[in-house]
Amino acid sequence: MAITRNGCEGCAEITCASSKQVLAQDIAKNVRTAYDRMQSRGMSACLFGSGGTCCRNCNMGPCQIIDGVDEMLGICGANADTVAARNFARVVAAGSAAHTDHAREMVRGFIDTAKGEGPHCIKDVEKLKSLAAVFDITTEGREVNEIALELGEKALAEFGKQDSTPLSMLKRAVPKRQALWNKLGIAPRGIDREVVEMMHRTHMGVDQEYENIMLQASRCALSDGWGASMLSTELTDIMFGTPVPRRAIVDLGVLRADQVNITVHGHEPLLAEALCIAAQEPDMIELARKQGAKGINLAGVCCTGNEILMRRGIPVAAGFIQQEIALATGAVEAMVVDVQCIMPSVTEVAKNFHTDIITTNYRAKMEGAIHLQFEEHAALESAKSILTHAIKNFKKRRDFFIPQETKLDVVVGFSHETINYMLGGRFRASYRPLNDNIINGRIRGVGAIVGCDNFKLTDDAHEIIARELIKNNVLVLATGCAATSLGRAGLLTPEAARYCGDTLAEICETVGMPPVLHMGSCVDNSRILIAATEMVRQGGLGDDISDLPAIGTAPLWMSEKAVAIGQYFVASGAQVVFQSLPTTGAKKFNKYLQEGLMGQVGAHWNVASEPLEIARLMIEKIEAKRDALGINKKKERVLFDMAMRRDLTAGVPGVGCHGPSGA
Ligand code: SF4
Ligand code: MSK
Repeated sequence: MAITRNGCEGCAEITCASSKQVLAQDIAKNVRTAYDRMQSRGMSACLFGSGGTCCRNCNMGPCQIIDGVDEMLGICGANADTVAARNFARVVAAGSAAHTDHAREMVRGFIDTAKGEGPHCIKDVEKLKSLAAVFDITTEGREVNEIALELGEKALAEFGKQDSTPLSMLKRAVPKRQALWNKLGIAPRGIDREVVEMMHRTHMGVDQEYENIMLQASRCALSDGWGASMLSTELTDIMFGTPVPRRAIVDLGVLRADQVNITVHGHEPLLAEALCIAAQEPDMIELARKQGAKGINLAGVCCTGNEILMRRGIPVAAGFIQQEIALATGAVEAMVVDVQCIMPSVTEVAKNFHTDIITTNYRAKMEGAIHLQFEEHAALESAKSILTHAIKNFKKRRDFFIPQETKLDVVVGFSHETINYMLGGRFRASYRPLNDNIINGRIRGVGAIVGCDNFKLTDDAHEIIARELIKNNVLVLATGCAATSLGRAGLLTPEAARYCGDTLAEICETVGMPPVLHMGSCVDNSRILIAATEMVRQGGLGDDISDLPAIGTAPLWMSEKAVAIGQYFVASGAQVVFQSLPTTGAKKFNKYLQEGLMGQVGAHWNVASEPLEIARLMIEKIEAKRDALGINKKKERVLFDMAMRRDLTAGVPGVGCHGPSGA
C-alpha cells in the first residue's frame, strides 16, 4: 500500500488544500501524522478484529472465532454471532459512557450556575421553562435560578435512577415510538444503569443470544440519545444560549500571525466558554500585548470547536484529522485539551515547535503534556491561568506557516428551534413549511451527515455525499467533524444553493439559508431527534420517525460514540448508513443489524463502501419512504362531467343552480 503525504492508495487521501499546504512546508518536514503512521504500519487490519469475532472477554482466550467452523468456536463454546454481538454492544456502551460522563459534567456545571457560582448565568429562560415542563417542575411565580436548580437536580437524578420508570425525556418522543419502546422493554430507566447492565450482560457467560443482547444495546443507546446527550445539549443551551444563525470562519487559515493562537480541543463547553470569557478580560489582553502579540485568538478543534462556533462564532481551525496539522503550522502557542478524540500523537508533534499541549481534565492526562486542572468552581481563575501559560509562549514562536487563502466563510447555528422559525418566519414559527415542502416534493427529504473524520476513506467523503444529496433536493443536516469538513468544502453558506437541485435551490435562495445546516457537536445529534419528532408532530409525514423520508450517515466514523449514535437513531426509527461495521465475521448477526432490526424497531443499519454509493442509497431510501407515504404520486388530471360538477357545487351557498353558474 503506497501512502504519501499527498494521499494513499486504497485508503486515506489528503484532498484538503490547507492540510496539503502545511505538510509541504519545510517546518513540517519532521512532523509525523496519522497518514505517515498508516504508511509505516505496512499491514492491513486483523480480519478477526475487523469482522468483530475476536473475543478477549475472559482469560481462557483471547479467542478468534471463524463463523460456521466448529473447531474455531471460542474455548467456552461462544459462536461468531454471540461474540460479534457482545463486541458491538460493548462499543455502544463505551460510546454512551463517553456522552454520559460528559453530560454529567454539564449538569453539574448547570447546578453550579443555578446556585450563582461561577462566571455563567441562565441565558435562555424560555427554553428553561419548556424543559422544566418535561420534568413536571412548576415555573409560575418562581425565580429563574430556583427553577434551574430544581431542573438541574432532577436531571442529575436521571443518571443514577434505580426504579424502572422511563427517563423523563422519553416523553418528548412521539406516542407511537414510546409505546414501541415500552412493548419491547427497551425504554431506558437510569442513564448509568443501562451502561452498567450492558457491560454485565456482555461479560463472559451471561447474555449469549444476539437478539437479546441488541435489545439492551438499543436501551443503552437510547439512554444516551434521549437521556445523556439530550440533557447535555439542552442544559448547555439554557446556560450558554441556544444557537442562532451566525457567520464565522473555518479551516487552518483562521490562525492569526500577529496574535496568540490557542486551540481548544475536545468536547466540554464549560472549559471552552470560560476560556472565551477570560480571553476578553483586559488583564489577559494586556499580557498578550506585553509579549508582542496584538491579541488572543481562540480557535476550536473537533467538537469543542463546534460548541463555541455555534454559540459565539469563534472560528474552528481543524476537525479531527487536522489536529496534528494545526500544530504543524508552528503558529499555535498552546493546544488546550479536555476529553475525547485527542490523538496521543499531538504531544510528539508539539515537540517540533514551541507549542504546549495543556491537559485540563483529571480523566485525561498525556505523557509530554502540561497538566493544569480546570476547576469548575473557580472557572474564570482557572481559565486565566491556562491562558497565561499559553500567552507566555508567544515570544518563543519561530518559523510558522498559516495558509491564509483557505479560510472559509460559514453560516452556523441551526438548532432545532432555529429550523422552527427559519422557513415559516417568526410569526408562523413551526415545522409546517418544512413538512409542506417535503410533501409537495420541493424538498425530497432530509439527510443527516454526522460523526467523525477518518483516514480510511478519502477525506472529502462528506463533501461528495452532501453534494449528491443537495443536487437531488435533499436538505442536509450536519454535526460534529462532518460539519466542520462540510464547512471547509464551502457548503455551509447560502451561496452553496447553486449546487442544489432547482427546487431546493429556490427555497435556500428565498429563505437565505445554506442547503447544509450545521446543528452542532456530536452530543447535538439529539437535536436531530427533536427535529425529526417535530416533523412527525406537525403532521402529513406519518405518525413515527420511521415514516419520515429521512436518513443519517456517519461515513467516516471513528469513535465508539458514532456507533452509540447510530444505534439510538435506529432504535428511534431512523435508518443509518455507515461505511463499514465490525460485524462482517458473523453472518446471522450482521444480517440482523442490516435487515432484522427493521421488524423490531422500524429501521436498520446499512453499509455502503463508497461516498457516492452512500449518497445514492440515502436517496433511494428517502424515495421509498415517500412512496410509502403516498406523496410521490403525481395528481391525476380529472376531466369533470356535468354530474360531477353538480356534486361539487351541491350545498355550497351561492353556487349551483341558484348561484352564478346557474344564472
Ligand atoms: Fe474465548 Fe469465550 Fe473467553 Fe471469549 S469468553 S475469550 S470466546 S473463552
Ligand atoms: S469530535 S467523536 S471525531 S465527530 Fe466530536 Fe469529531 Fe467524532 Fe470526535
